[in-house]
Amino acid sequence: MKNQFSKKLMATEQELQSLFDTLDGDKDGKVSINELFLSPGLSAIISSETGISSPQELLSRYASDPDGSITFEELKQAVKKADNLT
Ligand SMILES: [Ca+2]
Repeated sequence: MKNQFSKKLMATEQELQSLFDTLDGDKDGKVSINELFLSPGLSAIISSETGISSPQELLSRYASDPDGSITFEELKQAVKKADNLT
């Protein structure tokens, strides 16, 4: 019953980078858990692309700094793992 096209939200690396840059409000090159909470709409896109519903879980699974923030490379790994990176 699973329809891979309706369930998945594919992203290119460039789209992901642009999403990441928009989330990174203070432009320190990392997206903090607060920045994720400040942009619920963008966080929802991240959730769809990673298949991980909460920012806390995303960070605890993929960030080298699980209590703080995630880098673009780490986010990319999460999306790649969910098979949503084109
Ligand atoms: Ca930041």
